[in-house]
Amino acid sequence: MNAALFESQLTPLRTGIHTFLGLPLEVKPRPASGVVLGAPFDGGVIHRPGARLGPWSLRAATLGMGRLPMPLRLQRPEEELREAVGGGWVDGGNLPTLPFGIPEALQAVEEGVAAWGPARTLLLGGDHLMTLGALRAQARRHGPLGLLMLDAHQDAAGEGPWGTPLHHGSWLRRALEEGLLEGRRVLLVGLRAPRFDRTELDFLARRGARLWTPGDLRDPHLQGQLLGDIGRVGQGPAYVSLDLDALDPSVCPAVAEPVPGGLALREIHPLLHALGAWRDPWVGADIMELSPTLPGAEDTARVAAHLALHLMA
Ligand SMILES: [Mn+2]
Repeated sequence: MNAALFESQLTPLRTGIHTFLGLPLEVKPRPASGVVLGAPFDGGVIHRPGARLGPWSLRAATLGMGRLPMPLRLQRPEEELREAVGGGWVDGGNLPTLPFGIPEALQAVEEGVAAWGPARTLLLGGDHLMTLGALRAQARRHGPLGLLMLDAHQDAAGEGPWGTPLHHGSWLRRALEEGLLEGRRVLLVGLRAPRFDRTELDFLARRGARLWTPGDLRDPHLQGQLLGDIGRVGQGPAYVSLDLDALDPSVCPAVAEPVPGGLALREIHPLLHALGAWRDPWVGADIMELSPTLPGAEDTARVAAHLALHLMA
């Protein structure tokens, strides 16, 4: 085993301090190919809070995990893999999202992500509203982005009953209205939540977004279309957002709004591996909604950590 990688495993055991995947901790922005940033905020959650503690839980779940997902280990030489997974990446710690104010938290995420530019960013949630802050920073740098979003919900609510357009069920509408995303390069996979309002779906359809339910994903006749849709997302700078509620609650129960009938890991892996065909790698990504205060947190965090590895590979 490579000495530096071994050290990354040994250090957390000796110090009791563990970074994401054992990456070097660098809380001050410096040149890096990628940075992992925690967004410890859940003030945008409507029903079951707890995601503000997600970054700690996600980092702990990577303890001793290694960085080489098996499909890659079989496909590529070892030297190439060290570069592919975590090579040049650092853990930038958590962003200063004070738990009391939504605009301030969004600003902290936006400024934190921007400060690390041009590094690629992997945000650890935190509730899904925090994605909006990262998109603002990345769109300011790269222009309107493509988006692959895995989620049980469409997150495109208007002000509706809550009287605010800023919560974890509304951020996608806001991002489209702000021009951060190119509508025809937005792809939502895993949708199945029984929401109240048809206008959310109509809004997304008008913008050109593609909407996939778990049933669509499993239809063998639609596989070519799915790959086409994923390819279109990556025709320009793109962002990948993973809401853990896209997975079935039997696999990821510790999320704010679990919805039965969700995706299996084996259905998500091919989607993430398909990103390898994009002309350029994603500029930003996130893993959101892990709520360590809810039952099943450790198992949910473990799944999230493995998803991160496939996302980064
Ligand atoms: Mn979501």
